[in-house]
Amino acid sequence: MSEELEEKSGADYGASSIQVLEGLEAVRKRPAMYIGDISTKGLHHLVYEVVDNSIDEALAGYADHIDVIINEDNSITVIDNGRGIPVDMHEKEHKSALEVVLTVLHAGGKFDKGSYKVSGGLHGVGVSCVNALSTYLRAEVRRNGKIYMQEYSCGKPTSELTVIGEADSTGTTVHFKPDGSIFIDTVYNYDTLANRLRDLAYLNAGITLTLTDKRELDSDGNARTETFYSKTGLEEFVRYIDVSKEPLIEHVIHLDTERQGIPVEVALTYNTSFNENVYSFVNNINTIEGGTHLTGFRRGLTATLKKYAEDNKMLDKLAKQKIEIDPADFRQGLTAVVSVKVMEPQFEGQTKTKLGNNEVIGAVQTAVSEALRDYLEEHPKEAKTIVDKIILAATARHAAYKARTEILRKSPLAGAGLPGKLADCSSRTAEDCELFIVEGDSAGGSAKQARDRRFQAILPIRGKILNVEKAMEHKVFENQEIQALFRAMRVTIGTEEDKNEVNISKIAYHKIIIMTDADVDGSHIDTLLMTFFFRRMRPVIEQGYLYIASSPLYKVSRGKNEIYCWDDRQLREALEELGQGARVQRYKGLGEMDPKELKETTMDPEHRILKQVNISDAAEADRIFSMLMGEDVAPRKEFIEANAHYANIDA
Ligand code: 0RA
Repeated sequence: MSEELEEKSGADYGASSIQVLEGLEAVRKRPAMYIGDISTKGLHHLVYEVVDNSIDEALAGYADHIDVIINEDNSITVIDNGRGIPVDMHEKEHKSALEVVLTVLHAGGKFDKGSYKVSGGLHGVGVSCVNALSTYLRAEVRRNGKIYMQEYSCGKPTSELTVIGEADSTGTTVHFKPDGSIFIDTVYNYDTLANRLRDLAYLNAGITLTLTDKRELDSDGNARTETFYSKTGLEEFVRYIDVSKEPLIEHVIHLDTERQGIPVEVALTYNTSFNENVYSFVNNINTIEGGTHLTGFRRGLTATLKKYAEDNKMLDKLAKQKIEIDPADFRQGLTAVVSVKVMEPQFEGQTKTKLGNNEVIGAVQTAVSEALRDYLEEHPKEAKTIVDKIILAATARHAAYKARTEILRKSPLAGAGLPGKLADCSSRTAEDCELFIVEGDSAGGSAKQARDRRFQAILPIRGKILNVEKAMEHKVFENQEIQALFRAMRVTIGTEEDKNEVNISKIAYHKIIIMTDADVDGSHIDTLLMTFFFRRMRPVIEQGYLYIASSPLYKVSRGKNEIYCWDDRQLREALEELGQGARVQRYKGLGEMDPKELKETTMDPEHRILKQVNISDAAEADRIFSMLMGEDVAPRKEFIEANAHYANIDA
């Protein structure tokens, strides 16, 4: 133990605790190894870690209520009504069980051998990590008719375990303040936590979770609060995801069973769209990269539907056209959630979110096959509707294949020219290059004059681009503006029949900047373009290449003084600053700015404000995209604020 450590330790603890302190000191030295990273992601992970312990207590049948509070100072309180963390003395460690749970890595489940801990954060590190990474942690346990309390700092106890009162219920309260010297950012995002708690409520039917944000009170002095509860679990999850989609069948097919000792829960339905939306979870962790449970699901779905269609002679039409049915055809318009609980999950893949356990394939496949077979037999009308859609998908896939071949053939990478209206930049170093996508030829003209041609390229697009949410795939790739986007960016697309993977390895710009008027039409175009990128060029968003430019709404001038304003608050301030006689110019569109103004405010990296688009929650973004791309344009603004998480990067 280092001297520094000794000094910091508040109490004189025995030899065994030194080991423990070193354990947690390792967490503080290399936090990313334990919680993934030290960005906002890791910060939020601390909450998930504590909540997961309460979820385990609930899954064991002892708790049904979990409250999460974001306090004014961005500290977090998690309260559950479980049994309470045990407080009796732990023989070997010479300290209370509570202290062991809070100071020994991976100690969480050790006391409860019989139970099986399936929940637990992605890294399964335990509450002790949260303790190590918090400047302050206070644990309160209601148990044996008493309230016990102990406080910690950076993982070390600063008080003895003390009885502070009497309790007429049981449960655990953990209050912690993340260490600002470890995390890059210590501000919690309400929506991020809300999305996770909502998922947990759907994934664990019957548990009530609440989220309360005490940082901003409404005019009545009330904190923002939301309750998440699901009675039917994944069935409601699927209905939630599809809330603004048109259902193809009225039912959600729902199964909740156990195969080979593996709890399997699946819900699925079809909507009239052409997109597949399948989300999978293992032990409540979103397995973004899929894995064996997803393989089992797909195999069960495909085999059962295919057999039903064949047995009922429904595929003859396709055979006549010599179109072979493909597994992807069974998934157009499919929305599903697959959730399994695995005792010893093996996670693989880049982000360790791909399930590797082979025994899970068969378990999910059998469960899905049986439930789906029964459904089809009992609902012949719906069965025919689904099979008809699969046949349509196969036919459309054939047409889309031809359209994608066109995209590839017309690519500059294949020797074809660049789109005529692209004003390219001279640099060929993609890292430095920027592509501005601008609406209309007149704005395009201003942008061309305002740009730095060495690294800024301009692509004007005409009017509102195709709504890819509603169009069939081949229509998307046949669209002239969309073809121009692919060609300008030097992005291509696979032409294998069953794949539509975009290839951005030769992309010519590492900043793709959507620049539209700061009005309703402009933000509609922003949304259409973001939908396009989300649906058809998602890697561009995932790589962090997509941005939205923000142009000012006003210019306030008086004499030689000029102040640009991006919102009404700035306008008020500018009017105050420049005083009587100040003149306000309101920009109705980019076209009203002269090239110098456009450059100064919106395009020049030294002065502009760019908002980076990144999808932190694909499920939520997807739901919102469908909602926005429906008839209702109003929630667009909400989307922009809540779902594409923006960061000011220049400015
Ligand atoms: C260890 C053993 C038992 C419960 C818990 C831990 C426990 C941990 C947390 C963390 C947050 N809430 C929690 N609730 C319970 C079993 C206790 C027993 O056998 O009575």
